[in-house]
Amino acid sequence: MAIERTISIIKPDAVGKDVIGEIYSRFEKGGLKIIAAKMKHLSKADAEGFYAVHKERPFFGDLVEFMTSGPVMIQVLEGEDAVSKNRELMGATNPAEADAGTIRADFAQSIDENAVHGSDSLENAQIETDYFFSADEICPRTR
Ligand code: RTP
Ligand code: MG
Repeated sequence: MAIERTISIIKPDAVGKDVIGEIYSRFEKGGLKIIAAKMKHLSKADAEGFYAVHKERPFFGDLVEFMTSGPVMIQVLEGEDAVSKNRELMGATNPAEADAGTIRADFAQSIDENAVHGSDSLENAQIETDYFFSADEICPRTR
């Protein structure tokens, strides 16, 4: 077990449903501390850059359109095994396959509008953190 940091994004569908607080509560109860946060309405270029790894996939255009359809809430989470812990709390990409009690099972409606993003590796967590936050926006606990 190691203390890690990961990126979480509450996507436009979940922000629009006013469940930011309920999702934050799951992070906090799950041992993940919010050490940076910002709300942002992503531009097309922001979303295309963020999901560049998927640019050849058939769903890329729809994904970019969805991610720019309203504001998102972006946070850095810190805790034991934060990358895998966050993905455990999120549940499977397709909410129809997500375990009961996960964020996607409870708040997502489809594979295209699935409530949250989480970094899929420690390496990508660092890349995604640098994509959205400057060093002085990250605020580890002092007490
Ligand atoms: P995310 O990156 O958003 O955390 O989701 P993920 O790791 O669980 O899934 P990923 O494979 O990285 O896909 C990114 C997003 O693209 C949409 N997607 N649609 N229609 C499809 O087959 C399909 N596959 C993926 C999803 O919205 C997914 O979250
Ligand atoms: Mg992914």
